[in-house]
Amino acid sequence: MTNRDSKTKSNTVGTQSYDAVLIGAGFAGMYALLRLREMGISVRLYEGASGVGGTWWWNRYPGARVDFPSAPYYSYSFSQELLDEFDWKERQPSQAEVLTYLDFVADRLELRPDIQLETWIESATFDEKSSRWHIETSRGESISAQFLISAMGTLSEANKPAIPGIDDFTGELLHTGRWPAEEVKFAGKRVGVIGTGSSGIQSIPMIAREAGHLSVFQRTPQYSIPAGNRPVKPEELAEARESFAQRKEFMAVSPLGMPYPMSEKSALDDPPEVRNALYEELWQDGGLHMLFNSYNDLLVNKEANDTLCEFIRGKIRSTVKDPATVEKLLPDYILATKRQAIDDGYFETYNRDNVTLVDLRDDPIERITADGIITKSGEHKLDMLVLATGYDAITGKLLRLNPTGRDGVDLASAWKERFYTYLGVTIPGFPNLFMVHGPQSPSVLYNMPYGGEMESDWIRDCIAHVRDNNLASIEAAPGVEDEWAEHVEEAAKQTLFHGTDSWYSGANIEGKHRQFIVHLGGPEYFKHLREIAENDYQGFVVEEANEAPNSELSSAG
Ligand code: NA7
Repeated sequence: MTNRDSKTKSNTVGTQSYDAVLIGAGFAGMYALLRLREMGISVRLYEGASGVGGTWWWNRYPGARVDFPSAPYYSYSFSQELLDEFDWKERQPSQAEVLTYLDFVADRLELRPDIQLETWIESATFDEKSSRWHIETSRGESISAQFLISAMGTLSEANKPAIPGIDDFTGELLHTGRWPAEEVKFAGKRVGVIGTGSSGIQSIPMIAREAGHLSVFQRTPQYSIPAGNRPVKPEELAEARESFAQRKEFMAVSPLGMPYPMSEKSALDDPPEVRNALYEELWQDGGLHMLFNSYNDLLVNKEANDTLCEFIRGKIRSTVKDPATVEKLLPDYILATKRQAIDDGYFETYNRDNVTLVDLRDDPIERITADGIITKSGEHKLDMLVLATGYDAITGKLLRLNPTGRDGVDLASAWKERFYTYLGVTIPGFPNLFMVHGPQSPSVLYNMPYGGEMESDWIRDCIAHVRDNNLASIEAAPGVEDEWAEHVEEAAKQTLFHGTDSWYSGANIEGKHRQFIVHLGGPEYFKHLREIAENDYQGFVVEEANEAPNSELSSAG
């Protein structure tokens, strides 16, 4: 376990100066803080919330749980001690349990002295003369740092839809991604939920149990799989602790960084009765691994995908009693090309007397009023409205910060036509700026804590390279972004993801570029990252520390 050896510099008067500034105290930011601190450089992490946890701080909505992969593998993988000392309680840990874990980690690794809470980074500008970032915070602080690292999260910029009248609502208005820390009471109330993605599907059964009446406003029906949540058995935890090293080796070669073996068989190799028996067994066990432990081609072959779609539609038909409601709930997109949801009694909820499903495809919202929602067919009076409407995913928070890079070009201008990066970790024109889980990295389609560790390690090594070689800055060379974009696109084209509108491709936000921004290479991606570093940071250019300002950039690789 590490000792705290940070050399944080902080002036209370004027500009504070650090070697590195990190934004965001979730899984990735806390890990990056640990690694940067170990280098002996001065580093400070800023977090807008009043506690650590990132996504797990904000997403306190009822039913919020880990979906992928579950305990004890949705956790840090770098430390046997952390695994040994934290007793995971549930297979799909609740938001509260994950937050307890992250609080435990922050204490155990003594991270808190270098984390400043309740502080939003409001602006970040690269100063070409000093090759440093100038940063302003919501507390009026002025900070100078050589390196700026975003660990702001992929699902952190909540999407409040532009539905006419949304600001007229006078009841309680909540967003699942900005849930209050205080208890929210639904008892006896007329509650509306807009959205049936993962957050809606997790919260709807919980809200229905308490509310007087629940109206669900659904735009796209989903294929949800039972979570199969249950307590983690002591022997499972013991086994995970004993097999820690082997399990890590296994995760390193798994396409999604998962601890489970992937099937090597096509869904079309089995006759329907054998296939359905396997689906039934995995359905009863529950969990997202149904998609990967069953067959190897569900995400690449439409015919194979259809077999599981039909199986789940069958489950919906046999679970939901009212035939008209069944029709509204039957999904018809390509399974798993939207974020695959897992649930605890979601479809059963529609058998309750106090739940109404409004199908927005037939009965669209016309406007929201002071006390309800008017759809084409009539009015739904509400005391409370829950927006489970998702996020401006992956790029939203970066664009809200809108850092200004070289030549005074800000990120919004740079990304005006399309999102581009180099390796998903850096952006040409933005020297010494790094992103963990940035666009065009594996981020949300990989084991995120594990992927975040590997990306942070790479960033640490790159920073060490700059410092060891007495460089002022490093940045992606102009033009490398095109090659990287092709690489990302090529990987996506091998799959079925292109066939569906989703937040993976920006379709959920009006005006957002329609571009698939997740790298689907998994282990290949991380191998590529390592090779770039081993190859003297191929594709990057550097500036010597003693060069005159604005001098010609020299090639790093
Ligand atoms: P998602 O997956 O983006 O789901 C958002 C839901 O809200 C989805 O059903 C949307 O329908 C719906 N939506 C969005 N805007 C509207 C409007 N204007 N009108 C009606 N319905 C709308 O977000 P989640 O929070 O559920 O999940 C995100 C991640 O968080 C997930 O991966 C988990 O890990 C946790 P659509 O499908 O676009 O038709």
